[in-house]
Amino acid sequence: MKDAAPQPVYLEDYTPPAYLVDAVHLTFRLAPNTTRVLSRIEFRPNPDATSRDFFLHGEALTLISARINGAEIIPEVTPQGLSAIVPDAPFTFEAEVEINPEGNTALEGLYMSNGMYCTQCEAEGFRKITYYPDRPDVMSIFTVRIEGDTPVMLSNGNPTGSGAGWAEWHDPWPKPAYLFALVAGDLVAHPDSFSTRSGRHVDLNIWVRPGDEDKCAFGMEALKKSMAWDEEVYGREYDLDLFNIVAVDDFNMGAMENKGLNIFNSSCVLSTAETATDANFERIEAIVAHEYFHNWTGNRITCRDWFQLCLKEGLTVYRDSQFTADLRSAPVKRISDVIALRARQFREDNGPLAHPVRPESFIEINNFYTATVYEKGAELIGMLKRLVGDAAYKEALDLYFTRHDGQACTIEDWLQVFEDVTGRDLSQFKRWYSDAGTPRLHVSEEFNNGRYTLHFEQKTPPTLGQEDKQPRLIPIAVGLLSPNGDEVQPTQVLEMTEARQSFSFDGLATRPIPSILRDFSAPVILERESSNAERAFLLAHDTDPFNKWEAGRALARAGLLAMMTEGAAPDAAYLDAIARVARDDTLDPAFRALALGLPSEDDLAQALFDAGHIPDPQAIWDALETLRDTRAEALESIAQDLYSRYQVTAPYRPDPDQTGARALANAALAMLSRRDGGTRAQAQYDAADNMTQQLAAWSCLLQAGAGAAATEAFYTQWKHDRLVIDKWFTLQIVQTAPDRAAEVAETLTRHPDFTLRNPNRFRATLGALTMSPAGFHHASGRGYRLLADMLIRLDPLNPQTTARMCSAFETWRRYDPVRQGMIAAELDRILATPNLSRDTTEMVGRIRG
Ligand code: 0A1
Ligand code: ZN
Repeated sequence: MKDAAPQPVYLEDYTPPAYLVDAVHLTFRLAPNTTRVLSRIEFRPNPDATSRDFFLHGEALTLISARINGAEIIPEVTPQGLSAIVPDAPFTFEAEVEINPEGNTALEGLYMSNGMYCTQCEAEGFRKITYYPDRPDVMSIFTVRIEGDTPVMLSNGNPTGSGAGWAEWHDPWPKPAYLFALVAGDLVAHPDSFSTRSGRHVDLNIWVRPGDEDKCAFGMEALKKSMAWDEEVYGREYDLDLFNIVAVDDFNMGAMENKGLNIFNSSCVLSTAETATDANFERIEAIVAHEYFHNWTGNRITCRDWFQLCLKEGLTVYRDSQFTADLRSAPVKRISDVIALRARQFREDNGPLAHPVRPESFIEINNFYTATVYEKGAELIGMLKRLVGDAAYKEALDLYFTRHDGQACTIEDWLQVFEDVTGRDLSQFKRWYSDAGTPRLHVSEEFNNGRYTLHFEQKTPPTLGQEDKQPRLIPIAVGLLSPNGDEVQPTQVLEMTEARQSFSFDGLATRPIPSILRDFSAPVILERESSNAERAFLLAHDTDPFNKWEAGRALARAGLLAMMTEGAAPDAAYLDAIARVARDDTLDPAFRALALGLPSEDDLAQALFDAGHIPDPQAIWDALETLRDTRAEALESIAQDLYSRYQVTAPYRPDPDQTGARALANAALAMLSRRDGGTRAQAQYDAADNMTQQLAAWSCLLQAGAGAAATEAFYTQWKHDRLVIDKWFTLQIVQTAPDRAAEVAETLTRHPDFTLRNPNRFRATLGALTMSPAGFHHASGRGYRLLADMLIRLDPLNPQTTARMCSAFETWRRYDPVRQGMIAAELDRILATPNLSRDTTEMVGRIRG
């Protein structure tokens, strides 16, 4: 039922909980439609509280009975929770409620996925399980008994007993309710173990549905590597005798860090060479690490309230990026992270959904698991580390872990440890947490008598509710090159604190070529007049791998913009420079594959908009296609050479070397397929023994218009595998020409394998449409209509996934009046839907403005 006018909550209204919980005992009597949950909760008044009102959150619960200190009570119950009169002393609250896991399609609280019971409690799902103070600053010790007829029954912590039809668990670590988890079903384990450096023996399991046992080995290795890495790099050991991971098919997000019982979207943990691509393997490794790292950054130290979400997420994303950079290639990881940051976070920061890394109000917290909180949050940690240095960063983290272990903390607590360790005042740095929007950093330069000066000016555009922004502390990593390509000034970090500030370098014989914002040292948009000659020079000579890649990207973008705004031909300077990079065997193949990438359609749309043009999605697609065709012709012999030299003949391993080689060979194949009509791609498809090669080949075939047979063969080969069939849905849509993309997507929504019940399948289909902007924004409006139709159908079943997918419309104001009119009409149609969820109401309302 739709809540009456949902009200925002504000950070400034935070008050401590009225009661604290010392212990909670839960008994689950599992039944698909009528699960009974019995709770016994030991409460005590919070001495720091400002109120004595006793309120427990609870939603969609049928209350059977409630008792205080053993005596039955009749509490006041509303759709949001329960209130009662309680003693002014410690007391026991007991309740019995009934819930319906089978009917729970929102996948929040206790629900069923393929006959398996599982839970998702972050952020506020526990209140759909029983009455409880469902807020992260109430931490307690959980004891859980599960009764049911499923062979495996799991919860957090350590097992304390089991018998026919029951199992008991005890978690000795106090935790907030959002970290509670329960899983019960017909599951099999892929077991292993790990010895911590202090000698604790930890049993490890990945639990899957029977038949998926062979898909766990890589995830398990990733887990053990994560455990060792966190000991080595952060000095953090695991703290229980058991660590369980469970793979679940129906899951709204990637995975969840429940204490000792991580629950994963099966797409983020299951893999074999035949079914997962190199990119999937890398993602699995990173997500396994991310969830494991949460054990310290999130679980042992948690968030005081949901406004502090970036405290655990920004830090944990930063830690998982460090892990991937250590295990694989640091430059490739950095470049990939920045591509993703710009694609998702810059886009968000630049539109109606812009919000601070630490938001100050929300209606539905689930709408704030965003690129800003996660990825920009991680960038802030990276900036802090760069500003204070590696040694102080380590000291500050050690202090954070000792000072705040077992607590629910704030960003103030986090910054305080850095201030205490370094003696620095970080109040200006804190603006990065409170101010939305991406700063524009304008640079000009001057050279006089051996002195080279960089003049910087920073400006952050206004965002909703934040008109004027104060200057931020921006770490700008700069190096200087001489015209012959030597580095005359190694990387130095300039600390910009003013709105306008200049930095000089003396004693230079000639005017240097600057390499600014090396390693992407701050999440800003750099604005600088440059020439193609200078970009080509940096692409050839910069010693900073990020800026080397960036120069190639800038060259490609400038050429594409000239094609679209001036009718220019594809840029010869770009083709020359990229040919040199492609041929340069001293460069990492993975780096070369990234350098051969082109700016995305969305990136170009924004660049056009910023330059005062109205972007035409079809014209952008056409320009990219023209450039790709021209490049395929110009680089044909290089592509042939790369394709043959970078074939991997050794047995498949998703390691950095093989992954890089395949990425480069498949970039070459994409070029060759534009010339040979798909002959080589078909041969690769027929010979492929792993998903990376198979999918790359099929993609090239579709692109060349020769994919029909492979499309059918792929389906026949993989129709039994949900995760692979997701790829089948996606690729057909993203590889269709723009005028047919919506039609293909629509046809696929009628395929017998399409279902609204599985978020992965919904994203594989509708998400794929939004990932091909020219198709989604096609002038017919069919893409908009289809997405709105499907969101309206999904919302009553799964508000969370519906709301997330609405962000496809967030860039609508950059398009022409006709498109804007069509999108506005669709947004209004969604908003007018009776009983629209508050998740979707909030998102569409913010986008519509
Ligand atoms: N904390 C998890 C992500 C997550 C967030 C919300 C969820 O449901 C609303 C589920 C998972 C992580 O960062 O991995
Ligand atoms: Zn996380």
